[in-house]
Amino acid sequence: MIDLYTWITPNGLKVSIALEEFGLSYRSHAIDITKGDQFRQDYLAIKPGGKIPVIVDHETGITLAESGAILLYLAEKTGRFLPRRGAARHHTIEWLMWQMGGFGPTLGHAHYFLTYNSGKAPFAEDLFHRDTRLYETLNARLEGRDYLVDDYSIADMAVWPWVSRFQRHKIDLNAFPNVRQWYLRLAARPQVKRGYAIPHFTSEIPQP
Ligand SMILES: N[C@@H](CCC(=O)N[C@@H](CS)C(=O)NCC(=O)O)C(=O)O
Repeated sequence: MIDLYTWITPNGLKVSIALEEFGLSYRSHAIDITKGDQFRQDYLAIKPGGKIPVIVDHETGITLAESGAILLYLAEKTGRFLPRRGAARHHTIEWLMWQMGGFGPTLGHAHYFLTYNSGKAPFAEDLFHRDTRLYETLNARLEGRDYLVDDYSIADMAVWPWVSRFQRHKIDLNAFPNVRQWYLRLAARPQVKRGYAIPHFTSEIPQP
């Protein structure tokens, strides 16, 4: 059994979607970061610094934070969604790192300035809106491909929840047809739909 501490953010959704895809037994615990739950003493004892997501795997005794590390852990635990060797393994990790180091943090800032603090910092809005060119990178990668690497993998699971916030990035997904098709392909998966509703249902998956 795995305990998942999470909230309805892209980093949290990555892990709930992955747990659904891997078919692992888990219990989700809502850490409402808008109300400060991440700073409760009982949660800080699990995750110093107070960030979500975190998993506690009672089978192995491992407590793990950092969504990218969690996806790698789950893939190695189950032997699924990450090729064991060869170029496809390295490319899967490459795209996972692309999300962790670039796409996610950049779009997180885009949410902050473009949607939640619109009009307050025009320079930052301009900067992060221009940086949404990362969608162009993604669109180019998906040209002629169904998934980021050969088969559906943890790289897709990492990137998809960030794209699901396309409206907050002021992005018209129709301008990126390869991303749009890939996004809808994943959105149709029952596992993605279930993971999207963890720790609780907020809305249907946004449609472009
Ligand atoms: N690099 C971390 C980022 C974790 C993170 O920033 N989590 C955010 C929500 S997506 C959080 O817990 N924010 C609450 C806070 O900063 O107080 C990961 O990928 O897991």
